[in-house]
Amino acid sequence: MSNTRMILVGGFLGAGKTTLLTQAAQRLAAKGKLVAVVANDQAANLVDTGTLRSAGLHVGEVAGGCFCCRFDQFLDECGKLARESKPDIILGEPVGSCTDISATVLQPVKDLHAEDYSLAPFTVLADPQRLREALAEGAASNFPDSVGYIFRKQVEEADLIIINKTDTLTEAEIAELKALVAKHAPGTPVLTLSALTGAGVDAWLDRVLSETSAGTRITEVDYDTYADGEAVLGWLNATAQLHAVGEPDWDAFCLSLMEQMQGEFRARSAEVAHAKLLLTTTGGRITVNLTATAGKPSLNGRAERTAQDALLVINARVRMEPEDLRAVVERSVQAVCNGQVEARITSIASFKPGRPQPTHRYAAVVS
Ligand SMILES: Nc1nc2c(ncn2[C@@H]2O[C@H](COP(=O)(O)OP(=O)(O)OP(=O)(O)O)[C@@H](O)[C@H]2O)c(=O)[nH]1
Ligand SMILES: [Mg+2]
Repeated sequence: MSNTRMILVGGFLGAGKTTLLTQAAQRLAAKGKLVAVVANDQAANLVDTGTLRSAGLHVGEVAGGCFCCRFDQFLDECGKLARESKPDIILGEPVGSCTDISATVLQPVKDLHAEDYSLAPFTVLADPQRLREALAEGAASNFPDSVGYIFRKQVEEADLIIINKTDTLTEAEIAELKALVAKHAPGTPVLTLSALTGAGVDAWLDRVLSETSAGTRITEVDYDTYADGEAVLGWLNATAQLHAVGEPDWDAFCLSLMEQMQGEFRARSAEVAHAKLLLTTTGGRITVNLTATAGKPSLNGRAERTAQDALLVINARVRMEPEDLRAVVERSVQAVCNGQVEARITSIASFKPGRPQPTHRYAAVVS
């Protein structure tokens, strides 16, 4: 097997990892590079896998736990992609509530798989609002500090930090956020970009394709606090088969469903880390994302009005008990169907992630 470039992009839930990887993969493909992507989640039925596949990408997934706790499965999946599509580059997105990736994934890849993979600098992507909440002194957050702890550890272990979503920021805000990052992670390079518009993506790609030092930092991580932070969120993955009784308006359906769920989260003061929907028909695809309870759902894509059947995937990570989250989702689906659409939920799993138990944990940086 030839040596494949491996570019991993971490960062908290909703930071824009999948959006960036999609942009990156399409730009690399346009330059004639063969690219494969590995998605990751605590459970099966991933919106991200569907989103990446519908962008025409070759996607593998590790869907029963994070790359750190399923390290061998992660490497198996990379090996499978390498054999099947012989990519020049493998892009990977670890679970957004994970940290300590340097000690548990980057060092073992360098130590045990250097012949097969050359790692790019580990990029950690940050959403501006969450960055402020986690790093600014006295900033309010709707998450407890154990979640802020995970966020700060993600920033500390990065080789390269990206402040994403610059299309939503003024120059003054960008300067303020850069100063916050520089104070918290002195010496770590910081880039700014918009994964959505693509501004700044080429500059980041140039860097991760040319630089060779990866996993340069290992931070101390208190696994009790880390586990508490992960257990704050209820996690839900569901799929449903939909059939429209009359002419469907799938855009309106998806948006109403997200708004219905958002109303229930708001009524319970339950903070959303990331709730996402993916609806696919034979000729189309719609995604709706919500990355904060007070945020605005964003809809992308389209589906034909002639397509009466659709498959819906729902992934939600919200600060509430898993059984309550499940009840909210089931109730919301019923409410928006309202006689116009028949929905059959074909799978639904809701849970809290268990304590992280990485396969490997290196105490020192592998040179
Ligand atoms: N305005 C703006 N929105 C963005 C940008 N990048 C991503 N988003 C939006 O942020 C939301 C979350 O993006 P994702 O790419 O799914 O985030 P993620 O980090 O993969 O999230 P998880 O997989 O849940 O960890 C989506 O609605 C994206 O459209 C950006 O540069 N600007
Ligand atoms: Mg993602």
